[in-house]
Amino acid sequence: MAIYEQILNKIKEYNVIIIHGHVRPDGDCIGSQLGLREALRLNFPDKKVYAVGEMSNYVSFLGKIDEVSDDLYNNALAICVDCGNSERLSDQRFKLAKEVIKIDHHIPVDSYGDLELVEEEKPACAQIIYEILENNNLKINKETATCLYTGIVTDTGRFRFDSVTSETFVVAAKLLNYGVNIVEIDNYLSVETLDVIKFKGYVLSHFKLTREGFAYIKITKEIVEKYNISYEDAANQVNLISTIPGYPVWSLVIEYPTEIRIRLRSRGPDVDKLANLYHGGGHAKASGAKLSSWDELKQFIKDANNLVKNYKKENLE
Ligand SMILES: [Mn+2]
Repeated sequence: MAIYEQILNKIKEYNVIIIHGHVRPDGDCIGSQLGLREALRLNFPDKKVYAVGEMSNYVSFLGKIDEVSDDLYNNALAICVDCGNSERLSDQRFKLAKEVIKIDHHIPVDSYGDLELVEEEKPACAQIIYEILENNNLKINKETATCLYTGIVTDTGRFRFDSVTSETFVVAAKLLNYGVNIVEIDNYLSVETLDVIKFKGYVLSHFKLTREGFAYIKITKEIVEKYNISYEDAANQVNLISTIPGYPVWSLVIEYPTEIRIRLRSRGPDVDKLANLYHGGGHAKASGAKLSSWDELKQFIKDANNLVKNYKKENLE
């Protein structure tokens, strides 16, 4: 039986379906969660369908996250989207569910689903959600389409990443037919507060470059507080240093109240293995990792330098 049909059959089996995403959710995560919730409510009005976990402010125009009690999980199906490792799932109560479906496009770290649809080559989990709906001939409305389109737009850097294929545009085109307002979505996603704009100025005047070709910016929690922005808004500025010729790998290293996290990006060598060395992972060209202290940054820079050096040697750059 095709995977799409298997997923539909599981959905049909359960009266309670709870959709989980990952911690510090991005547009693709929230778009996938809320888009799937809306579609399941539309197609199965008798089922109770919820989306739980953290929310992100910048995509709050897509809808709200639900609060559910523990006992709801007793006979529930949990559908986990956009998350390659179970540890990273927001709201660990997915473990209480009777069965778990994993739908994702990250390099798998662990296999936590009873049923799994993982397509690493897909640029957004929201695209996979669309394909599940389409292949099962499920109804789609404007709300679902808006969520899924937002997921695709955000995870592809507005259709600029190399994971984008003609298929991605075909899916986007079909979503537009449901009434998606691309200008409105772009306006929501483009909002920037004055504080964020000032913080960007800080990043652009303080980033560091290594001789080998690694660019990075170090953000302490004092800086985040000084600029009066959220940690998420600060971390999202990683691509401000993405365009410098000769620096194919770059990072934003940021001190959260309880841990130091790295956003690691590349347009050259794959960086997911490097992220694995520092308690992280993700995509080949976009990964996340952690440092146990600022002292560890030196070693991380060394490792990043070696990665870039070897890449340049192999590619005669
Ligand atoms: Mn994603």
